[in-house]
Amino acid sequence: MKNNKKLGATLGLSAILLLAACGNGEQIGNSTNDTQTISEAVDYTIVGIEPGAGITQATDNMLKTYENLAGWEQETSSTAGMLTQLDQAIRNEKPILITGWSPHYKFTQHDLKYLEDPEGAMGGEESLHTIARKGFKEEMPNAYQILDNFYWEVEDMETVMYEALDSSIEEAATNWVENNQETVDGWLEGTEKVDGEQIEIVSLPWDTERASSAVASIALEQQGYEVSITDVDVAVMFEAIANGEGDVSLGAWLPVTHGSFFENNEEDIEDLGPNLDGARLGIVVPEYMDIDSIEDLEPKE
Ligand code: PBE
Repeated sequence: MKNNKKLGATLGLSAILLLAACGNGEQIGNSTNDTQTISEAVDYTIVGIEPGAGITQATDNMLKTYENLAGWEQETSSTAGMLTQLDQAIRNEKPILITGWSPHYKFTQHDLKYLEDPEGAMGGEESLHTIARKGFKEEMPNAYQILDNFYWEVEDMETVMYEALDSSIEEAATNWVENNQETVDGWLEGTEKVDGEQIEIVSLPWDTERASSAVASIALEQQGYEVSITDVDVAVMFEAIANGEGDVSLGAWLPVTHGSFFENNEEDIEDLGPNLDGARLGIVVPEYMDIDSIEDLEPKE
């Protein structure tokens, strides 16, 4: 890595010499001062989201894992705040590093890339698991069966998330079910109708979980359940399932994102396994940035 850094420095120097030789004072990048590195330009800061998110924790761990990130910080705010900063940076072709995850519509709105993470500090492929309170299976066997059967693909979830940008998650979920009733019938297979039994789905305030909760809720309603969905913090979601205040959640990102929340409550939670595979987290940057790996960043001196 040291050698790489030296090589980087040499290249940087020759670029400056070349620029000086051109003598027209034109800047190479149209945003960053040419003598400035990406690390300097972003002020050794990664733009994060809510402090309570799993990705925020993963990013803090990542900052401790990489020696080249000494002195770096994660600035937390909100998902909306992060997306606004991302939009602004892209409009001005400025460098920015965000904590990013997929599925998410930001990847269709902008050309973005994940930085390589050779230490695997942000995890690899993640699955979204369905978890339930203890006793749920015995008390509500039909609902348990439906939720245990609930599985869909990234493409399905994305269809709901993208359509919701112009309407609402509820409307997009209703349309998805209309167009995919066969899949839903598969989830309902072998279960019996109930008469207005109440189910509490504990969800998270991100589109991934808002989409899966809305679709699961429609499937349950087709079998006669009355469903309520509550969006809470990640920690509260795990606590609510562990202490039985909520029945079920479709939003456990495992093994890394919510790994510690899961382990803390493991004995009081039943894991029904993945409802979606192929999710991911990482440090995300606009494609135009000339950087590929977390290891290419420089420590704050
Ligand atoms: N997320 C989306 C959440 C879970 C859903 C990856 C931003 C997180 O806890 O980090």
